[in-house]
Amino acid sequence: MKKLHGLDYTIAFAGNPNVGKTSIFNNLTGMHQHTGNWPGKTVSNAYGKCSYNGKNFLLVDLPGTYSLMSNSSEEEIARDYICFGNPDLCVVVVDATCLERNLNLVFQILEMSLNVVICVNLLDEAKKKSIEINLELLSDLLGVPVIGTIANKPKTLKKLLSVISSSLENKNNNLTIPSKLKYSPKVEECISMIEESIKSKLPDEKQYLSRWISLKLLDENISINEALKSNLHMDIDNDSDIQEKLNQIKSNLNDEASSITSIRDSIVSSIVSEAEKIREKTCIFANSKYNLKSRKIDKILTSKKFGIPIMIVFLAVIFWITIAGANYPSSLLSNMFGAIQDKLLIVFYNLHIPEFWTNLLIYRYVSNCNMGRLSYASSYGYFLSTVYFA
Ligand SMILES: Nc1nc2c(ncn2[C@@H]2O[C@H](COP(=O)(O)OP(=O)(O)OP(=O)(O)O)[C@@H](O)[C@H]2O)c(=O)[nH]1
Ligand SMILES: [Mg+2]
Repeated sequence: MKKLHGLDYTIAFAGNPNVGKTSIFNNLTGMHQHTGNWPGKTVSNAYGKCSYNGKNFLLVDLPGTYSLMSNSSEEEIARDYICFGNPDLCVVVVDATCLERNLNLVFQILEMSLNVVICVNLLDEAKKKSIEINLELLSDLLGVPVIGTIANKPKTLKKLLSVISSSLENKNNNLTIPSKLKYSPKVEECISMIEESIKSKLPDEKQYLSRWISLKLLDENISINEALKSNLHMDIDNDSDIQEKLNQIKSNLNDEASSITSIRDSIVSSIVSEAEKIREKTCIFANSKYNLKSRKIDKILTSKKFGIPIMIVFLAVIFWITIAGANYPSSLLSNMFGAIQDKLLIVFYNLHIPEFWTNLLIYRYVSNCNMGRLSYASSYGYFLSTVYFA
């Protein structure tokens, strides 16, 4: 869609699956995109318009993703839009009931966007679970505006629009600077070895992506090469300068008895520990016992010792239910319909319903156990049981 009179701004809505992106998008645009209480409802970008304070916004509802590593087509769609779709601002919608898990994506988007607003949605659910989030502190720690919302409360969405609007003004004045996650000294050293070469190959308006691209190359995320080639005409595979630097990094790592895998692990553990730190600082569990039970269960179910045996037992139970267990309710229903068929037959005879209709509506069969006795299954019962057991 074209920008109107230079007044329109494009706002991308990114976030984990099932955090309420589409619900917010629908309420802001008046559209009716599908929402659903299961992850992965939205699988492609949806576009809609809304206005606030004389500004026209084009809103883009992105598919929900847990990361932007391009492990799936949704991740690729979201990553390409955020990096190369040139949105003026990216709203990252996070779930207030599990902030820590959502921060992984937040850190990635802070690395690949200049203008970000964090929208902490599902505040009503968090309240029910006695979770309070210090939004101001979260904003200070992340270096971007943070606003709390409940998707079906227009008042909170108005505040979101107001924050978006002032953030866009700040962007024009270069006032917001998203915090960049600090990795281990080794990773930072590797980034600094390659970042300048990447920056020099990027167009001016995309130079801010250099750190993120460096990380992806260190992570050996090769799909980024294809994306850079098709979107920015930057051919990393055939760039001798960048390839040389990458080889140098790899050989240095081998000399030091570390490897690309250890760099990758180090990147992940920095993200996890930073997310944990931020959650500890900003989330208050008013009811400290809340979640205790499910955390204990989680610990057992995901432990190395019990996790796999419990999974095998569960699979065995499901297998048994599918093969043998289902016979019990089946025979119960079969007996029930059997009882109905006899009664129906008596009713039909008593009402003197012509044989034609009786034959048409009641399925006749000869009972094997009672030779000579004619038994009838009501077509209704027969029909129901056929549908049920099919
Ligand atoms: N209680 C409550 N429910 C919400 C809120 N926001 C969204 N929901 C519900 O959460 C579910 C998921 O909402 P969606 O808008 O489909 O989530 P999404 O982020 O677009 O999900 P994907 O498309 O899978 O990425 C729906 O059942 C919504 O009604 C909220 O603020 N409070
Ligand atoms: Mg959606």
